[in-house]
Amino acid sequence: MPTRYGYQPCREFNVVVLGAGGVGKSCLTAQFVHDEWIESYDPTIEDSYRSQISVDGRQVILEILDTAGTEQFAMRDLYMKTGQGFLLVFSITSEASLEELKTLREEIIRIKDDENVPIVIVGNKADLIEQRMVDRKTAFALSQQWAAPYYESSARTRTNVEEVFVDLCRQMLRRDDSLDANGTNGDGGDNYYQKPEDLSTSRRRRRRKPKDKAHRCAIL
Ligand SMILES: Nc1nc2c(ncn2[C@@H]2O[C@H](COP(=O)(O)OP(=O)(O)OP(=O)(O)O)[C@@H](O)[C@H]2O)c(=O)[nH]1
Ligand SMILES: [Mg+2]
Repeated sequence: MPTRYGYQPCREFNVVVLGAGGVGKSCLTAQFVHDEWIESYDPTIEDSYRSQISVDGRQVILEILDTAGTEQFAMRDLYMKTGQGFLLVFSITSEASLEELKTLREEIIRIKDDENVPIVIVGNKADLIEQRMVDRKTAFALSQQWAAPYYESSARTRTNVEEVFVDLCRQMLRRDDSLDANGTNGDGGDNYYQKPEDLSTSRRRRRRKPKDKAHRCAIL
C-alpha cells in the first residue's frame, strides 16, 4: 500500500542456502544474484548477498547467506536462528546429499521450534541427466512429507533458479502477512521501498536477463 510519501512497503528477509558440499549452493546463488555461471569449485566458508526483487508486485529485499557445505555445527545454529526462509539444496547426482537434508530440516525445526518454517527443496544439477542418482518420485515424496515445494534446478542452465527464490519469498510473505494479521509479528519486518538504483549499487545487485523458456523444466 503506498504511503503518503509515495513509498511502497517493502519486506526484508534473511534467506539461508543449506546443503551438502558441492551440490551447487554458491552457483545457484551466483546465478540468482549476478546472472553468473561458475564452472570452478571453490568451497565456501560463508558469503552473503543482498538482492531486491519484485514478487507479485511487492518489493522484497533478500539477505542471502550462502553457507559452507562442510560441517560447521556452531555456525549452523546461528544461521538457523536468524534465517526466515531456507533453500535446502541437494544434487540429483548424489543420494547422500538428499539424506543430508533430513538432518538439516530436523535441525531447523528444532532450533526454530516451528514445523512451518518456509522451506524449498531444491534438486540441483538437473542438467546432469546421465548421472542422476535420485529419482524425482523419491525427492517429491519426501518434499510432500515435509509439506514443502520441490523444484529441480540447474545452476548451469539457469533452470528454475529464479523460481526457487520467488517461491521462498511467497512463503515468507504469506507467513509475515498472517503474523501481521494476528498482531504477533514483533520483528518490525516492514521497511520502505528503495528504488532499485538506491539499493546496493555494488556489483552485488541483481541483473535480469530475458528468460530462456527452452531451458525451463517442469515444476513438480
Ligand atoms: N552440471 C552442473 N554443475 C553444477 C551445477 N551447480 C553447480 N555445479 C558445479 O558443482 C561444483 C560445486 O558447486 P558449488 O556451487 O561451489 O557448490 P556448493 O554447494 O556451494 O559447495 P560448498 O561451498 O563446498 O558447500 C562446481 O564445479 C559447479 O560448477 C549445476 O546445476 N549443473
Ligand atoms: Mg559454496
